[in-house]
Amino acid sequence: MRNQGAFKLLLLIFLTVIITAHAAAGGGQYQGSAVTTSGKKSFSILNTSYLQGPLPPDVDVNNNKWADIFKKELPDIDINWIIVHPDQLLQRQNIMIGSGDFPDVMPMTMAQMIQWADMGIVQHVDGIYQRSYRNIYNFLTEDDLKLTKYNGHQYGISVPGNRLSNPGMMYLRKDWLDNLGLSMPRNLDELYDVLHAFTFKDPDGNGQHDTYGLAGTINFNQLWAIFHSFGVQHGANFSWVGNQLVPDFIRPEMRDAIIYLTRLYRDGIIDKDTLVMNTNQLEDKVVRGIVGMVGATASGISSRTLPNMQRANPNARIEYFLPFPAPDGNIYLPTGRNGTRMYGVSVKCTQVDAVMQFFNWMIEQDTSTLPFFNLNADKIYNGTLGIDSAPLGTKWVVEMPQNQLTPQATIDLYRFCYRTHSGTMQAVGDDLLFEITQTRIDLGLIDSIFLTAQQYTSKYGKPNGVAVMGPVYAEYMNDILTYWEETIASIISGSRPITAFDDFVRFFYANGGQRVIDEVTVMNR
Ligand SMILES: [Ca+2]
Repeated sequence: MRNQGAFKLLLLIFLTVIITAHAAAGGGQYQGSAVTTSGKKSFSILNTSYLQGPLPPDVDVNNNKWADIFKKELPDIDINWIIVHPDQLLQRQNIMIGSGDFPDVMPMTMAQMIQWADMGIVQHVDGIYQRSYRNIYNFLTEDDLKLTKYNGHQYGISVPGNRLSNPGMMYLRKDWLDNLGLSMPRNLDELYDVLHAFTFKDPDGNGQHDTYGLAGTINFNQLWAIFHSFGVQHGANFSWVGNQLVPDFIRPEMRDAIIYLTRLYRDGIIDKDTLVMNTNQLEDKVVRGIVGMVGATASGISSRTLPNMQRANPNARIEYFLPFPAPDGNIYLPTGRNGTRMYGVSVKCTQVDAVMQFFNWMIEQDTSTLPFFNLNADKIYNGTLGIDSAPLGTKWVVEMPQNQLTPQATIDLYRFCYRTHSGTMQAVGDDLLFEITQTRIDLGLIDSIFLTAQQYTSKYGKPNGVAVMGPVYAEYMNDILTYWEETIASIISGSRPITAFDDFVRFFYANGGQRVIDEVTVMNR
C-alpha cells in the first residue's frame, strides 16, 4: 500500500525501542546453537502451548520429567525450549525478527516462510531434509513438499497432520428445538426463524430472557456454516471465478452473507460479545447453555464442551449442522490441506543436522500396529507412561482421564510434555483416520459427533484454492486482511453501512489486489 514504507519504518522504530529496553533489562533471550563444552550439540526451539491460560510460574520448561526424556533419548543433543501461548506467538516472532535475536528453530506459516527466506532469516535445508528426515520424507508427496518450498528450496520442516484430524463444525441445540416444537431448518429463512426463537422464545424454559441464537469468536469468525451456505469462507480463502483465483472477501456472495449476518446482529440474535470473544470464552458460554448455535472444532466439542455441557444440564443435546447448498448448488465445508504445518531453521543455527535428527526422532513411524506417524509425545499419551495429553493439544499433560479435566485440575496436576506444533498425532489417509476415530469413540474418549464431522468434511470439504503463494501475496495480504477484519466487524455490528464492503473491494484493487490474484492464479493453476 502507498504508505507501507512509512508504516514499516514506524514499526521498526517501535521494535527498536522495545528491544533496546529489553537489552537493557538483561540482553538477548535466546541462546544460539553451539557445540557445548561437554561436546553436546545444542539448539533452541520456539514452540507453543495450548494451556488455557498462562504458564504456571513455577514451571521450568527445561527442567522436568519430560525434559529428562529428551536427555535420555537424545544424549548428544541439548535442547533449549522457549514456550509461548499461541495467542502470543506472532507478537513474539515480530519482536524477535526486529531484534535479530531469534531461536534456532521456530514454527512458521507459508507467508512467513516466503518473507523470512527473502529477509535472510531462515536457511534452506535442502539435502539435509532428504538425508536426515526419512521418517516423514518418505511419506510426503510432491504436492505436500510444494507447501514447504520456496524458490525451489526446502525451507519448511513439515510436521504431520491430516486435514480431517480436527475439522471445524457448527451445531444446533437439539433439545432447544424439541422444547420449542421446531425441526432442523432447511434453508436460511428457516434458520433465521430458529435462531430468533432461540433468542426470544425461552428455549431453555427457565422463564428468563437469557439466551442467544448464535455466537462466534472475534470479528465473527467460527460462523463457518453460515458463510459456506453462501459459498464463501471468512478469511484468506480463494475460489476459482472464471479463469482467476479470487479471494472470497471480494465476491458478491460474501456481500450477501454479510447482509444476512447484519440482520441477525441488528435483531439481537447474535451475542454481541462475538466482537471480542476468544474460543475459550465462547466455549464457556456454550457450556453454560447461553448459545443455541455455535462453531467449534470436532475435538473441542466432542471431548470437552459436550461432556461439560451435559454435566451442567443432563438434557443438553446437540445436532450437527450441515451448511445449506451454496448458490452454485454444492455443499461446502471448510477444510485445510495435509502438510501445511512447518518449522524454519534460522540462518544463525550451526547445528542443522542435530535439528533434523531431533525432528526425525520426534516424528517416528509406528511400525508396531498401524502405518501411521506418531509424535513421541503422543506415544507417551497413548499409554507408555499412562497419561493423557490430547485435550491440551501440545505439551501439557495431566495424569487423569480427559473427561475429568478442568482448568484448575490441569494447573494442579500439570506436567510438562513436549510436542512439536502439530494439529494432530497422525498423518494417515482418511479411511484409516475414521478407523482410529471409531476406536477412540469406543474407548469413550470422544463423542461420536467427531466421526460425523470428519466424514462430512471428507465428503464436502473445500480447501482454500491457494496452496502455494509467492512474494506478492506475502507482501500485500497481511494489510489487506487486517482491513478486511475491520470492515466485516464494523458492517455486521452496524457501525458502518453495507457500502463499506464496496469501499473495501476498491481498497483491495488499489492496494496490490490484482497483482495478488495474478500471482496465485499462475502459481495454483
Ligand atoms: Ca431462558
